[in-house]
Amino acid sequence: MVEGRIKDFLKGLGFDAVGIASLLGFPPSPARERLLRWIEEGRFAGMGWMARTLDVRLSPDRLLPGAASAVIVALTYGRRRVNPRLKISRYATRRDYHRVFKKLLRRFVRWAEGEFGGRYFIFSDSAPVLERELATLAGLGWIGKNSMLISPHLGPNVLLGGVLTDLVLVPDDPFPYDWCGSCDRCVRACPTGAILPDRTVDANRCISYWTIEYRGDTFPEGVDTYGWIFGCDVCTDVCPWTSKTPERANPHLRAKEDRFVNLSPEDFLTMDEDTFRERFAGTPLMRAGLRGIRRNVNHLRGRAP
Ligand code: B12
Ligand code: SF4
Ligand code: SF4
Repeated sequence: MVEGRIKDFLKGLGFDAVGIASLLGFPPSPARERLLRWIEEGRFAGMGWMARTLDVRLSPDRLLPGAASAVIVALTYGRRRVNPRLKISRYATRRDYHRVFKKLLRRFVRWAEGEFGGRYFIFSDSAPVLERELATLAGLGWIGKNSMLISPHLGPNVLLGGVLTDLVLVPDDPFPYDWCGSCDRCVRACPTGAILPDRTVDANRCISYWTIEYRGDTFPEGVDTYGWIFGCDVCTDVCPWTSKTPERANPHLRAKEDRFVNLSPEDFLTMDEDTFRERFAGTPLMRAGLRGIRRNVNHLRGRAP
């Protein structure tokens, strides 16, 4: 069976979870409406590309003509906090997942082309694809109130990637449960009230947006990052399903974690660009760059950059 061989191959590459979704009628209308509302209400903050790429997000065949299926994979970044003095989100102290997924998925595509033919388009936070919606359709988990895809086996601390293909594959069953139940810990714990009732997040209020994606030199009046200098883990840390997440990240994501040990936020203020690059190349910190991280640290200290 093609589907079984695909899953075995991807598990053999080391992915923690694998599932297949059909692109027929994708995205289903509730997801479509949720995304349209999110855009209309300006929840994307300064990420104008989220609005500009809306059409592509709603039609995966714009990325791969004839796309019929999506194979979705996940890697866990683990529960371990390398340096509790540094409020840098856990995933960012691992290897840059964009690169890791790409490398592994390229190997998959080479193998699949040889075995089954077909065309493939690789993504992991690198193209306008509704990754969480595809992951829940592929049976990997449910969308929690914190808007994270939560795996019943790995919790919310997973990163996603996958391939679109024109192969018509038998899909997995969509994940059938909502195992948030009456819990609302994340909604209550989010320091900025960014989590909306429809399980989406208002980026205008999300610390992760301000500390990673925002490009200005200083923050507008009223922005509080609550001590975070890159990303934010509050809504995943408080989630009871995080107890399912293994302590250590998937081996593919394990970086030289010692580079984060014995580091204080102030060290970023004195570090030069070369040292920063040497030390953090290949980690997600490069997205904000030294300039962005310095701005975040300065903001905490109430100093101008
Ligand atoms: C833009 C973006 C952000 C923005 C906006 C966040 C947001 N929640 O929208 C900012 C910068 C704030 C951000 C922050 C983070 N991000 Co981000 N981000 C993205 C990105 C590029 C697009 C997300 C998007 O389209 N948002 C718009 C909303 C409307 O779409 P959505 O959240 O996907 O929700 C859809 C479905 O989930 C579904 N849905 C929503 N509710 C419900 C309810 C039900 C019942 C059902 C069935 C479906 C459903 O409908 C929605 C619309 O179709 C994705 C990568 C990608 N291409 O998908 C990564 C991604 C979502 N981010 C990721 C991560 C890890 C984070 C952070 C944890 C990083 C950190 N530690 O700081 C935080 C978490 C914040 C949070 N609670 O979501 C991972 C999430 C993995 C996971 N397990 O879910 C992704 C998938 C990247 C990846 N490849 O792994 N992110
Ligand atoms: S990442 Fe932080 S600020 Fe953003 S929704 Fe989660 S708890 Fe709130
Ligand atoms: S904290 Fe509770 S409500 Fe929030 S995502 Fe986790 S289980 Fe769901």
